[in-house]
Amino acid sequence: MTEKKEVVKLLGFWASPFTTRVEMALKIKGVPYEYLEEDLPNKTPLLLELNPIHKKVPVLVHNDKIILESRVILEYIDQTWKRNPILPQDPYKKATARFLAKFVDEQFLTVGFISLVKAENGREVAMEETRELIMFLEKEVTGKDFFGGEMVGFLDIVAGSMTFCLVPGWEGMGIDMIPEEKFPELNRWIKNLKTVEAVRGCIRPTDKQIEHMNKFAEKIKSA
Ligand SMILES: N[C@@H](CCC(=O)N[C@@H](CS)C(=O)NCC(=O)O)C(=O)O
Repeated sequence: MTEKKEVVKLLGFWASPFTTRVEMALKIKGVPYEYLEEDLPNKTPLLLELNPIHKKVPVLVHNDKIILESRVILEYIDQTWKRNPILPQDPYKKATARFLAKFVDEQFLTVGFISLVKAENGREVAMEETRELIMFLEKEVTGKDFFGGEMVGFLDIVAGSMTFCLVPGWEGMGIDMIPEEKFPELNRWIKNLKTVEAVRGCIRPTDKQIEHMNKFAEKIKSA
């Protein structure tokens, strides 16, 4: 009997951290996939059909199944393709990774970018608030190669994809948000991440990401 070929498709947008993290996970697992780029101002009928609730990317299609929401997709990938585990087995470590990943998603883009862009009377307060958030991650990664320990794990993928989107955004604003002197452990972590091929392959060219984040900032200001 011939084995039925698996269908794995990812609908995404190149500059989206939520998309790049799914790509990272698929690459870490060695799962071949077809990538379908979305033009977000002109969403395809396929995206609207597959994600009618949020109409957002990423969307993962696995055979006849549709999986939505990037962190949910990461968990699905981890449970479906067991090699190179992403989430820790230990219940407490798993709970911590999921909690901090949720914290990153809920706070970093809003406090660390949208509030910063909107700050009218100087950016100092928003920068201070952002660095307070970043300090939680600095403490968490202290003494470890990755949040996941010796290997890239769930929180590395979530926080890493966010970092590779926000750092160019800050660069575009002339801000060094994660200076080496203040955040030595996170700077070491970023360097470690870049040594991992599956991660490196998902980092977009800095100039393109800066250009995109500048446009995003303009959109926020004019909203
Ligand atoms: N919570 C979602 C966020 C996804 C998201 O915000 N995607 C953006 C691109 S970065 C999007 O598709 N935006 C289209 C829109 O808002 O119309 C996830 O984790 O997947």
